[in-house]
Amino acid sequence: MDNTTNRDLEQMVRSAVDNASITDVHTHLFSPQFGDLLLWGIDDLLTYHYLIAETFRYLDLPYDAFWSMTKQEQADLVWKTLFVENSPISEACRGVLTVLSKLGLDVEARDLSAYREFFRSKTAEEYVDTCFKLARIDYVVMTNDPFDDAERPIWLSLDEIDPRFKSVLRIDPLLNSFESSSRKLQSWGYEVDTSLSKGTLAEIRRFLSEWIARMNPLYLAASLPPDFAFPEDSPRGRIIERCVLPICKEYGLPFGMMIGVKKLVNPGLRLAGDSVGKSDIGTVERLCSSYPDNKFLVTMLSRENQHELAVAARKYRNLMVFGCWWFLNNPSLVREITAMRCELLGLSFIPQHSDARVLDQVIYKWAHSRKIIADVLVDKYNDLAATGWTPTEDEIRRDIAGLFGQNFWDFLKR
Ligand code: HDL
Ligand code: ZN
Repeated sequence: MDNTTNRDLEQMVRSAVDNASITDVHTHLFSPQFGDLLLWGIDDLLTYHYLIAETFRYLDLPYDAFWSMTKQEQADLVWKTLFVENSPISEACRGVLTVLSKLGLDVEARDLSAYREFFRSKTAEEYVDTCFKLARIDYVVMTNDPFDDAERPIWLSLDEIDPRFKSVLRIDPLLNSFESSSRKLQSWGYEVDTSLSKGTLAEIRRFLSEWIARMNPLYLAASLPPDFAFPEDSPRGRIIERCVLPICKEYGLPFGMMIGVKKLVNPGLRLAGDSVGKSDIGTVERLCSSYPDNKFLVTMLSRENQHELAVAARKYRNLMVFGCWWFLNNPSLVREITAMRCELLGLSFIPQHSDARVLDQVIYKWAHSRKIIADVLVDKYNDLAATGWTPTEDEIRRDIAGLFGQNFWDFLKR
C-alpha cells in the first residue's frame, strides 16, 4: 500500500473508533432512580478510591483522620496533594482533567471552586445525558448486589430503570463469605444453613431465580481471589457447581468471573485497599471444558494471566475475554493487552470496559481507551493491508462495532 492509502486507512479506523457507540459491559454506576448510589461531580471524581490510594503515598496522615473528613475536605486534600503539590500525571489524575476539559471547563485555571460551581448547577438526570453523549455510550452495565444494605431496598421498591442502564446480578457475598450471607438469606426467608445440604442448595437456586426475575440481569458476576479453584470442596465450589452454573444455564446467562483480586491487603485504605495476585488459568480452563453449555465472561487482574486467558479463549468458544481491568487499565498495558488479543483472537473479544464508579469517569475512561485501541487497530489494519488485503470502510466499521458492543450482545444470545 502506498502512504496515501495508509493515511486513508488510518483515518477510516480512527473515525470508526471515535464514532463507535459503546456498550460498557462492567461499571459500578447506577441509574438516577437509585438516588445517591449514583456518584457524579468533581468531589466524587476526586475521592475515587484510585486517587485516595495515590494521595496516601505522600501523607503521614492517619487513615481514620482522612475517613473522618467530609467528602469535600477529602477532595480538597486529594486536589492539593496530587494536583497542586505534585503534577497530576497518573492515569487517574489525568482522567479527572480529561473530564473537566471535555466538559469545556478551564483546566488551565486550576480553579477547584469554579469546577464545583459548574456541577452545582446540574441535576443527575441531565448530567447522565451529558456524560453518555460526551462518551458516546449507548448502555452501561451496572453491578447490582442484593446483599448490599443500601441497594437492596431500592430494588424492592423500584418500578422503572433508565433503559440505558442494564443490570448484573453480583454474588460475591454468596460465593466468598457464605457463612455471613447465609444469615442474611435466612432473614429474608430462605431456608438455608451452612451445611450446604440439598435443601440449602435448592433455596440458593430459588434466591438466584427470584433476583434474576427482579433484576433481569445480563449476566451473573463475581470477583474472585487469586487462589480461586474449581472444582473445590468449599462453599464457593459447591455453590458454583450446584447453583450458579445450573441457574446460568437455565436462564442462558453468562457467568462473569473477575479473577485475581486480593481483598484488603491494607484495610486502612478501605475500598482502595485491594491488591492483585496471579491466578491459576487452569480453573478457567476446567470450567469452560466441563460446562460447554455455559458461557463464561472473564477478565483477570494479573498482567501475566491476561496472556494465558487469551490463549484459553482460543480453546473455548464459550469463553469471552473482556476488558483491561483495574490495575491493567493504564495506557501502557491497554496497548500491550489489546495488541496481544488482536494477534491471538482476531476480533473475537471485548477490548475494554470502564469500571466507572463515578458517572463522569465514562468520559475519560472511554476517551483514553478509544485512542489506544485505535492506535493498535491502525497498526493491525496496516499490517493486513501490507499483505495486499485492503479492508473496506464498511468492514472496518463492522469489526469495530463488534469490539465496542456487538460482540457482547452476540455472546449473550449464543
Ligand atoms: O470487583 C470489582 O468489580 C472491581 O472492579 C472493584 O470494584 C474495584 O474496586 C474497582 O473499582 N476497580 O476498578
Ligand atoms: Zn468493577
